Parts: sequence; C-alpha cells; structure tokens
Amino acid sequence: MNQALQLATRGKGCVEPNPMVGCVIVRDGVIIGEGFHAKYGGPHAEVHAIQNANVTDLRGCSVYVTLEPCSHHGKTPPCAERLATLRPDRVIVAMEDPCELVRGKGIERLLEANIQVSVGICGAEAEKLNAPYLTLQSRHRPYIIGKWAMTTDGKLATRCGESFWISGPESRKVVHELRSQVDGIIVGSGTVMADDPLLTPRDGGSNKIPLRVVVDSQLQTDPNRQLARSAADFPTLIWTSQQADPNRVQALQKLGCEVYKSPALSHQARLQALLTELGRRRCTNLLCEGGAGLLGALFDAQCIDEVHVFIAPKLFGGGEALTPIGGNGVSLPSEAAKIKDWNVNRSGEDIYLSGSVSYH
Ligand code: AOF
Ligand code: ZN
Repeated sequence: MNQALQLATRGKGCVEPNPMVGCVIVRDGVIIGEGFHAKYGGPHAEVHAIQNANVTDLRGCSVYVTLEPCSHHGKTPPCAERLATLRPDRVIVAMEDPCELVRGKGIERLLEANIQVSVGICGAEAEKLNAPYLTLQSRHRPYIIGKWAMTTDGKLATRCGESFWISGPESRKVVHELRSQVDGIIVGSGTVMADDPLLTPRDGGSNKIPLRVVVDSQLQTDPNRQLARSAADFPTLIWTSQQADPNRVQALQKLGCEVYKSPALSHQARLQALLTELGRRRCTNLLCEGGAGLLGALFDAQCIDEVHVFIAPKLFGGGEALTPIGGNGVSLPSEAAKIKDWNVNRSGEDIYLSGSVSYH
C-alpha cells in the first residue's frame, strides 16, 4: 500500500478535481503490475495497473488500491466492475471513496463477486494524501494553502511596506512549484497594489494554468497592474461588491478579467460566497499568497487548511511592520490552531516550514 500511495502522488496537479490514486497488483509476493491515475478524464489507477500486469485474469492476485474502486460510469467505466470480471482473490483498499456516486458501492460490488475486501490499510496516509479532494467533497469549498515569506522577527514587509525580497531564490522556486500544482491562487487587492504580482507558475514544470483570484471589495485593482494586463492569457477572477465602480468593472472586463459583484453585504459573507463559488467550479486546492488581511479573514473563518512558510535570516523590526495573519485572531493561547505533520527543511539560506492546520 505504501508503494501504491507513492505512485498516487505522481498525479498531483494533473488529476484534480479527481483524487490521486495508486494501485499495485501482487501475485505470489511479487509485484506484477503498477499504475496511478495520471490525468483528469484519463484511465483510473486500476486500469493502468491491470494493463501493466499484462495478464488475462487476476486469479491468485491481491490488488492494493489507495481509494475504493469506482462503481459508476463517469468519464471512464467502473473499476469495480472490471475487477469483478478479472477475479483477483483479494482487494485491499486504503479508504472508502466519499464521492456520492461511489461511497461503498464499489466495495459492495467486489463483495458480491465473492472477492475478499479489506478496508483501512494506511487509511490515515490515504486521507492525508487526498485532503484537498476530501475537503471539496465534504465542505464544498477548496482546500486552502496559506503561503508567506517572513523575516526571523515575523515581518512580511518593512514599516514602509517594502518586501522585495525577503526569501531567497531557492524559496521562490519552491513557490513556483507550489503554484503549478494548484487550481487557483488567491490574493487580496492590497497585495495586487503593493506588489504588482503576476501570480503565474514559472520554473514549475507543469502545464497547468491556475485561476488567479483577487478579493477586492472596493475594486481597487488598477487596470495597469500586471495581473489585469495579462488577463487575456491567464484566467483572472476579481471578486468585488455591489459598490464597485462600473467604469472600472468595464475596463477590467475589456482586458479579459471576470468581474463578479457579490450581493453579500459583509466582507466575511462575500468571502464565503467566493469559496462556495470556487467549490462549485470544482477548484480543489487554492494557494493564498496574502496579504495579512485576506489570510486573517480566512484564518478567522477556520479555512486555512495548510501552511507553507519561509523564514529568512533577516530582521526588519518596527511595531507597524505587517505580520502574516491579520484578522481578529484568537484571544487565548489555548485557542491556538495547531500545526500537524510539521515539516522542517532548509531552502537555500531560508528555513522552509510546512504542515496542515487543525482548529480543534
Ligand atoms: C478509481 N480509481 O484511479 C480514481 C477514482 O470521471 P471519471 O470516470 O474519471 O471518475 C471520477 C471519479 O472516480 C472521482 O470523482 C472519484 O470518485 C473516482 N476516482 N476511482 O476507482 C481511480 N481516480
Ligand atoms: Zn475507477
């Protein structure tokens, strides 16, 4: 199952909104076939593994698969049916597929065919691997990754708002890799005005073009910003309110931006409406690159699911200099959100920390 999980990760950034799935077929203690879901709309992991095994039936085999084999006709035919026909002795499943169309029906189909089924082997690892898929299925919103670079004294910028550069080139390369694996990148309008970012993956090695999203209640995004000027080539959604200046809406739309005037009245309600809309579009994972205001609003709504933080060996000082997460925050240390699965790495001169966030 560990080998199947390892294989599954190779679909990262290419299969969403589908889950990452890996499959290993074993006969007499020897691996005879392996496969993974490689591309959205393409064959499932089981199909690749069966093809790789190159056998006419699976009698005497154990099939290890990181997700319950599907039972429905989607873009591809049902894997459970295919396995039922090929008759392996045993199918070992890491976790049930929470997708409404499947949810236990794949396992049922295998049992019906008198195939032995075990569920839950490496279940926690499988759930961690597909946390974004699970978030989209259960909360109907994207899995949100907060990313920032800060000085050792926890500053995002100097007291004058200057931030180029905090992290080193190696860390900036990691960020481009992260960008190339997500479906969307979100920032607040303050970040667009202060940093004029392009928010596209470069040096990432993937062909994916994430949707760029700007949270901009006052519609401050100037049509001269790089983000607006490149909207014909890179999809851009600007999420604003009913107060938005119609002339500016028109200017941004002319450049290719999608401008959505949310009817919701409060900032929090508009943010929730945005996350719901992104979920509806099946945006599975969303990278938030700041600023402190947007990260704070997401944190207060308990919507930051994972963090990637670069700490540079520099000090800015300054009581007015911004720190990464604004908003209200918690009042007691005992109310702190906790970071699980803490990864601590070096990235050039910086320290690179990442982990998932738990609010309870
Ligand atoms: C599997 N094996 O490797 C994957 C599964 O539209 P389709 O046909 O590609 O089906 C997508 C759904 O199939 C997806 O939402 C999830 O429930 C399941 N994914 N199932 O047996 C796989 N990727
Ligand atoms: Zn399938």
